[in-house]
Amino acid sequence: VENRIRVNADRLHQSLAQLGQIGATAGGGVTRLALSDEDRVARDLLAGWMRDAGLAVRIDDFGNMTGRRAGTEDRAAIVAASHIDSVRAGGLFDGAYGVLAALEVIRTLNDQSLTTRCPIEVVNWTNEEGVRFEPAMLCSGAVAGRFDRSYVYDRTDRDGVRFEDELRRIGYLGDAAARPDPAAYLELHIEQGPVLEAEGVPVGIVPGIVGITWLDVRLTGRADHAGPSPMPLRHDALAAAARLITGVETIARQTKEAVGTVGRLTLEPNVINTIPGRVTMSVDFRHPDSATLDALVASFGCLAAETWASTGVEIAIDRFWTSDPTTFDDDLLAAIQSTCEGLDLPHRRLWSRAGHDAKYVQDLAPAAMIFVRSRDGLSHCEQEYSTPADLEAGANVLLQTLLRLAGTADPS
Ligand code: HGY
Ligand code: MN
Ligand code: MN
Repeated sequence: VENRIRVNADRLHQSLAQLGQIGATAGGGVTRLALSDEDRVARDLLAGWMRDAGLAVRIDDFGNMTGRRAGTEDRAAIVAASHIDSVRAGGLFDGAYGVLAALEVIRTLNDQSLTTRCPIEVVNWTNEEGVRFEPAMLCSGAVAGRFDRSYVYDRTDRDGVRFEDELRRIGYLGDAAARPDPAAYLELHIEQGPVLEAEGVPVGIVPGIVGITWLDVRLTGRADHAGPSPMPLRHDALAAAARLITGVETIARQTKEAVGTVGRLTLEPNVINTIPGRVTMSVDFRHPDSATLDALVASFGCLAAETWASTGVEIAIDRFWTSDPTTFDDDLLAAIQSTCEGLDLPHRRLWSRAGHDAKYVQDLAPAAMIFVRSRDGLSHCEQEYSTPADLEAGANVLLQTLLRLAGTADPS
């Protein structure tokens, strides 16, 4: 009888719309950066919804929020999670969908007065995006032991504000004893790419995540007057950076399956009649294979050395974060597949080229992900969209897979 249970789609869409009002941008997206006031308001709303759904809410020392629904057995929970922080001018669904679909599952189990054997927990991971406080997946990584607490607490944003101070300021600095400790983990997320749409398939089963590496590059030239300074004598930090930026594009395009992006750039003094003396820029390389990822970084390093030699602009590269390619748990993937078949939902397997907290949770417990189709494959932009029908389908896959994993209490 349980496998005929379905989520309340209207309630899910209403919750998504209501959360989407917090940090809403004029173009129909959200800016809800980690530990910002918008993040605090969203967290307070989520905590209220969790409590309304009868969940026991706890906050850990990284601000990760967990809502626990007891099972008939008191043991480690099956966790369904994602994140509610966003990039700048991001979409309504990245992260928020997975958290609110997990909450909708809880609400549905309550409606059905259904108790599972295994407890179920809903988690909101702090700072998945790594936009305000680099790197990404910082707090699931910390719980998995990939980052020391002191490293996390000392991360600063572009204004030099510390992570720990912001976490305390918004009132979400909790306790290490409250950290998630999953028995198994599912993350429902929008695909953020074009594959499912191209194949006309609503649901993706995600066997793994590609490797990701982030570089911080600092170029130090010489600020000087834009007029009297002869071209041969210049050390123009921005002109040198321009070679590196086009180089990232060339390097990535030359390697199959690789992507390369320069997303963040600052220059000083940034005025019309001064030759830029200092530039900082980011580089994001991704590839399914670790050795190839290293080769991309090495090519970039060679280009930087040549550029330094020919321009006299000093170039410092800090490869400060690498997330190795991750493969998820076969049994969980099989459970998702059985659920899709049971729901008669077209589906296919596809690797994630976006990072997710599931990557680090896989260090702690068996983990897997479920995708739903993205319109035009767009994400990290205000145009991010998935249809209500696809969002509903994904939530039902999460519901039925959780029931399969958590087990339903013996009716007697
Ligand atoms: O960067 C990523 O792939 C993720 O959205 N944080
Ligand atoms: Mn995400
Ligand atoms: Mn994202």
